[in-house]
Amino acid sequence: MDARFKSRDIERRSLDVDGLKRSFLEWLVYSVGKDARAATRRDWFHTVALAVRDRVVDRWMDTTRSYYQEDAKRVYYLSLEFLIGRLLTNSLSNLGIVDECRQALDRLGLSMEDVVDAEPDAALGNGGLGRLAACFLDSMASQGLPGYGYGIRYEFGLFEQRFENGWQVEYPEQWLQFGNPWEFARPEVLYPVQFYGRVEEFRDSVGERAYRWVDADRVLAMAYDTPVVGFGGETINTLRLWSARATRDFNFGHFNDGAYMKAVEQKILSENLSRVLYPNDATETGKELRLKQEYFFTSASLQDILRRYLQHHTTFDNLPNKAAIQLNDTHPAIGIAELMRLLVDQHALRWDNAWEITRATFAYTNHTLLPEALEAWPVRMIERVLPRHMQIIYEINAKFLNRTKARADGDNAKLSRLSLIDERGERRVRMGNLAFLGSHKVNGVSALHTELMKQTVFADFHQEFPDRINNKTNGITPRRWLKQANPALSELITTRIGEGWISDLSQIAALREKADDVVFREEFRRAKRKNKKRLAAYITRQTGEEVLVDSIFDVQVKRMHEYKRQLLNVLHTIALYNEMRDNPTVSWVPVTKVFAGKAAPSYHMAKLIIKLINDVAKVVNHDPSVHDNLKVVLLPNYNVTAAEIIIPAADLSEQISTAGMEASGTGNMKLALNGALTIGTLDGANVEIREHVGPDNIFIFGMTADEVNDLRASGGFNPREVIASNPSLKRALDMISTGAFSPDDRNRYHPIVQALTDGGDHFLVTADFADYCRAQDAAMQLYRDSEEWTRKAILNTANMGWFSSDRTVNEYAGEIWDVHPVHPNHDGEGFR
Ligand code: T68
Repeated sequence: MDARFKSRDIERRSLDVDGLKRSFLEWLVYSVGKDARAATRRDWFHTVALAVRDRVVDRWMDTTRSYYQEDAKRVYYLSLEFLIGRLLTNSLSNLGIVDECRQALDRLGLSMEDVVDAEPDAALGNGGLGRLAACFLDSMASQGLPGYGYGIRYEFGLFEQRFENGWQVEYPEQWLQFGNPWEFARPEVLYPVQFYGRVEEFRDSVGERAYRWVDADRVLAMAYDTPVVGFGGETINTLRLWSARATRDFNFGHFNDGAYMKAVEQKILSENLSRVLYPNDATETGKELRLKQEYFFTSASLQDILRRYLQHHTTFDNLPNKAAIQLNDTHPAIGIAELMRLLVDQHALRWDNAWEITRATFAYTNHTLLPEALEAWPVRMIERVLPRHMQIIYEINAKFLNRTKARADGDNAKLSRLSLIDERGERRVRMGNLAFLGSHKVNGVSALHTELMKQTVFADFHQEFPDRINNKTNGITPRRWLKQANPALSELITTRIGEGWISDLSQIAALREKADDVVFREEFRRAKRKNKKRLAAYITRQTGEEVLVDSIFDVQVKRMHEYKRQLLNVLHTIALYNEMRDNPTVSWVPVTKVFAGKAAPSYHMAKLIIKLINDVAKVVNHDPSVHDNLKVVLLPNYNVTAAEIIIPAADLSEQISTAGMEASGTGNMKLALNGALTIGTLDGANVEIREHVGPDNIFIFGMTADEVNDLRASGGFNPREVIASNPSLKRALDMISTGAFSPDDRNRYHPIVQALTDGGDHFLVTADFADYCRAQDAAMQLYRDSEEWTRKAILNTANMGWFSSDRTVNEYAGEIWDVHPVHPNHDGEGFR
């Protein structure tokens, strides 16, 4: 081998400062094509990312080879969303070379922060569902589980949010504009995906009725692979995202007509499939392009999974022993019909055999009970776009209802609820029912949510299949959400209890005893203060507003949605503002209300709430009579990167959804782990957070899910009466409705006031207001006692170990997937 080549080869893997520095310089010149004088921050980011990627590739191949050689059972996590965020710090940290990289950059006269900040935030998801998928990837790789992510490589991720005149305005987000150094294009990994056309019936070789899907349009799915670096760098898994490519065959009809450009245009248009992420969180669009996206990535993924399986097997009998496919919500649920099609139509399996294999392979996670979020595609649309799948769905349904009819003895109402087809109004396919029926396990994402699944949306199915529903409470990765986002606190923790907590978060319980240690409390406060300073500077940069570092940072960061009740927080803000103005001589605990979150572009009420927060901020922040004791900020463009700055700095975590409506929440876990005290309802995982941190270390208020249910069952309540009996609520609402915050348009907030009054206050904002204010007062009083506050904050951090996504993923692995860790063989290559 050429000596120079060999030395470069070794250099590619060296992890010391000199080796890193040399490969940075080499990459800058030979791959980015710049010299050090001309290089921009972005050039340096690409340089460093490529050099880091080099250090991952051998181990990645070792990992993949080990899975192959052991013919290990793999888990395939199918998700329309992966909310990854930035990867540079994540990769360096999981490889254990953050300091080495910092020093190497330092020697080149560069700041690590500048380089890190040049990376775009990969926002291929809306919110909790997409971020959960990203945390699971990290946890699977960190525990050596053979897990693959499958999704779409959207050219445009979630829109960029800006405020213009206080209103949300959406801009396209172009994360791929300057290239993506983490991904490997795989132009040879290409699968055809069909749409439209018709189904032909014929007789197969043994004279049985069989079907083929003909005259369909074709698109190609091309793979892009991103290595997923597990903690410690032992296991490197794969996230495979599909991009739509036009087929090369031309429509010769058009071609001969001379309409050449028209034929080409059609092909180009087919690439729109992977162009953009739908920005709706918790509502369904019913758009054809969305259905096509769902089928596109699901079909390509299944073809890829079967190809991999067939490398080792000649029949499909072992598929469930070699592949577990997890459906992240119903978005990939069409995969159940697709696997049936592939097995029956393409591989000539008998229906019952194929169905058994399919059900044993799939499992389904439900993330919401909100009726408007449950996918139900019009039968007419599926018939047109996926004609063979519609037949298969009918067949699944007929066989199921026939079997069930015998036992349902005449309960037709129940049968029609169990049906895959909703016959009320325009006929629709209930994707939740399809997912349930086609899976061997179905799970909710918190204990309460899973119970409610059994009682509500899936009550009939639960009766039919009592062992199918199970709970898997969500979790978060401690690597990104504590180690990387909060170096101040994580270094403090490591000095006291060692670094075992990073890969086994249950060890963080060792901090419990430190809550009574005055010195530790002081250091814990210092770390929080450092993070608060960082956030204060960020707030000033983003909004121009100056905030007091020693005020309570009261944080509500999540998508804007009525059920999440940002309005409740706003009403409390206005009430507090009024109290401060009325009592200027009282020594108030200064409060900074921090909001952030995007609204779906077509969700007018959520956008109006954004405008209200900005309008309230304008009035409050410029009123000298509150003496800076109250500030309100709404940070623009909330994303993973912003979350990493905001969450470590929070004192108070707002988790205030109407009980029964938030499936789990995961921001609640991130904030508590970082030492924020929760103010929240008994909803989603808040219930379990209370059990773990202890009822004395959390501020619980409001109606319970049962109480909400009873209230609604009894016909609701009269918000006008509640408002009339609560002067501070009445005053706050009067101010909103008379234009105190919108002098330029006094009627602006009429729809909000209307919803909270004559509209019946569906989300029970007014009903929970008084108790919320009581809990807020308790929090503010406690904050005055900084030792006691810190003690509780430490107990939050110390008691959140169970909420690691490592624990969650292990539960899935043991109780649903039956997959086991594989230890890659790295003998061949010299890497540490
Ligand atoms: C969230 N769901 C839940 N949906 O709201 C949250 N929906 O309680 C839970 O913690 C989280 O899932 C993880 O389980 C979502 O984030 C969506 O983003 C979504 C996107 C498209 C369509 C429907």
